[in-house]
Amino acid sequence: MKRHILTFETYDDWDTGPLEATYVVHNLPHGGEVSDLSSEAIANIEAFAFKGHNKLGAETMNAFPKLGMIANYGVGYDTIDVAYASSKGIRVTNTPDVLTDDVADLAVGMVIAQSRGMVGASEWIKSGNWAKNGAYQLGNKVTGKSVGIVGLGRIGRAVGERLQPFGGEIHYYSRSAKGTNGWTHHEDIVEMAKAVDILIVTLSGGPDTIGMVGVDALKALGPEGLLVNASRGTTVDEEALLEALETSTIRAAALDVFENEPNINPRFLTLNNILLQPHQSSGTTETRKVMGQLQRDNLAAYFAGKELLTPVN
Ligand code: 8YV
Repeated sequence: MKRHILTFETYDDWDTGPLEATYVVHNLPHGGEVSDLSSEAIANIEAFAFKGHNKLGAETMNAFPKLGMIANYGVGYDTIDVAYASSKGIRVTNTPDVLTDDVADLAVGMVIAQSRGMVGASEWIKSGNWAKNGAYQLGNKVTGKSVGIVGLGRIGRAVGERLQPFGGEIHYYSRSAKGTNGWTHHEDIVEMAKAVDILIVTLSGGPDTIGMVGVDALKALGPEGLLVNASRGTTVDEEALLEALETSTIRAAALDVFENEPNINPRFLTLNNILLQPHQSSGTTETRKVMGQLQRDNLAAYFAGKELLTPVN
């Protein structure tokens, strides 16, 4: 007999096929409410294949009497109330490691694209400006620039490893010093920001990291500084960042994450010293397929009573 699960948001065919072959799949589309589901579905659902960045707290968990498992599609689980899930004996899993390369690739891509003005330069050609008005404005060099990585987890380390061959110093902020290839440890983000040209945020989300990059760090980064955020919108004080960009307290920013996704603060849209990405750092076909497989493997392990592959609690 097929067990019942609830998927959130939209899944690709390569995920829905295997999920539907194994389970009775109910879905809560973007903006959907639990009350849209039939009472029979609510009574039968035993696990969530969770996706997206909406809050998943006590109210939703309590609505499903048989819920025992939340398999998150993503490494970050800051929107899931894991403490509450644990208190109810609900297991939570995520998808670490499989997306590290993609997130690091995008972070480094944002450094280069923003420093060299690649998006604006492409527009310059498409709009006929190259032929009409000549060369595009000059960019900023990347090779040799010193980089500060805020949070040296798996992704932060992968970013540092990619940027090391560019020849600049690598600095990192973390609570304790870690084994690195000659990188400089800082216990204070503001101190680190003073020492570097480019600040790249790769912290985990959640209550402990809210606003960790704030007004002082942005001032310390200074008018030639570039801020890149590939973590969560909450880790950077967004008001302070907007102000810093509007007043050229820093030179530029490149962001894949925002406080209020996808309805981001409209002040971002009028700035010309920003590169915007729609939270797509793990968004490659190759990686999304592996993330979906890991999510399904965790679900299968749960239903088989086996050890979970990548447990959070
Ligand atoms: C999203 C992410 O999960 O892994 C994370 O923490 O933020 C992303 O990979 C993905 O965009 C699906 O929502």
